[in-house]
Amino acid sequence: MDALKANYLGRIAEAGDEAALEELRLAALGKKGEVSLKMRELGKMSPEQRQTAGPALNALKSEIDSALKAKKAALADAALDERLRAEWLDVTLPGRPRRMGTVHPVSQVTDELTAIFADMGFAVAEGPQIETDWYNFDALNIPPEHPARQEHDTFFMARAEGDDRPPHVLRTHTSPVQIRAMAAQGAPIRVIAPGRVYRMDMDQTHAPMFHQVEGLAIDRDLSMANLKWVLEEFFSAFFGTHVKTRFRASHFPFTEPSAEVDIQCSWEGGQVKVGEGDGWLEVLGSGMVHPKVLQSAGVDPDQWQGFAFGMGIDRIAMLKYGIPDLRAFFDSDLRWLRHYGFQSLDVPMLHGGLNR
Ligand code: 2NL
Repeated sequence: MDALKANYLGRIAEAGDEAALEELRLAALGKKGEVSLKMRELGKMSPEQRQTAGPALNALKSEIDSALKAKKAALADAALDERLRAEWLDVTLPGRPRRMGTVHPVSQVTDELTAIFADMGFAVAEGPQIETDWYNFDALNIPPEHPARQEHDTFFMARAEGDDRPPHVLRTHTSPVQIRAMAAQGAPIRVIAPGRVYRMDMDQTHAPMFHQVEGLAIDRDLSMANLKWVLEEFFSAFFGTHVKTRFRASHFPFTEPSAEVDIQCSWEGGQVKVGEGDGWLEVLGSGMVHPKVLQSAGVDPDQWQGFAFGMGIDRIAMLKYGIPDLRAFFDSDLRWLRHYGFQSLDVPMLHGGLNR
C-alpha cells in the first residue's frame, strides 16, 4: 500500500495538466481504479485484516483525493500567472489623439463682443450679404460720385442683358443691416450688426472679404458722451483691462459729427499691448447718425437721435490674440493658435493628420 501511495503521489506531483490529473484520478479512484479494486477486496478479508486495511485504504483514498485537488489548484494558479504575464495592459499609456474642430478666432471674437454689447442692451441684427445699392449707399447718404461706388472699389453683381432691377453689390459694410433694422423696428433701437463685408482690396493688410461689427443706438437724447462710455466699456471688457479712448474729428457721409477712435496701447519690442502705455491705435469710426440717414430709415430726426460706430473684427481679434499677420486667417498658419491655446487644431495625429 505504501508503494501504491508513493507511486500516485509522485505522479500527481509531476502531472503537467488537468487531463493528466483526470487520468490519474481514474487510474486510482475510478470504478476500476487500483484503490477501488483494493477496497472491493475488503469483503474477502477476515474481520481482523479488514480492521487495519479498511481505515488505511480510506486514508489512502482521501490522501490521493486531496493531492489531486491541491495539484489542480496549483495548475490553475500557474495558468493564471502565465495569462497575467502574457496579457498585461499598460493602463498608463496616453489615449489616442482624436481629430477635433474648434471655433475659429473670428467667430470666437464675434461671440465675445456680442456678449459684451448684449450686457449693454444691444440686440444682434442680421441681413443679406448681397444688397441693393440703395441700402448699401443711398440710404447712408453716400453720393453717386463717392469713390466707394466705383466699379473698382466694390463688387457689383453681374447683370443679365435687359435686367433693369436696381444694381446689387456685395455689402461693403454692415450699415445696411442697421438701416433695415431701423426701418423694421423704428426708434428707440439698440443693435449691433456683425458679419462679412466685401471690398475690392487685396494686399498684406487687406483681404477682399473681412468681418465688421457696427453698432447703432437711437433714442430721444443720446449724445457723443453715451457713445464714448459705451466704447470704453466695450474695449475694457473685451481686453480685460481698463482701456482709454481718444476721439479725433473725422468725416463720414452717414454721421455728423464724426470721430475716429483710437485705443490706448504700448509699442515695445515691436509688440502691441492694449490698455497700457501712451501710444494710440486707430480701431474704429463713429459719430452721431446723420439726419438724412434717419430719414431714409423712416425715423423722424426731429424726434430721435443717436450714435453709430463701425470696426473691423479681424483687426481686434489679431490684437487680442497676438496674431501678427492677416494671412494667418487664410494660410492655416497654426503657430499662434498653439500659442494661445487653440490647441485642438494642432493635435499630432497617429495616422497622419491635416498638419504640415
Ligand atoms: C468706418 C467706421 C462707421 C457707421 C460706421 C453707421 C450706420 C448707420 C448710420 C450711421 Cl445705420 N452710421 N455706421 C458710423 C460711423 C463709422 O464705420 O471706419 N467706416 C469706414
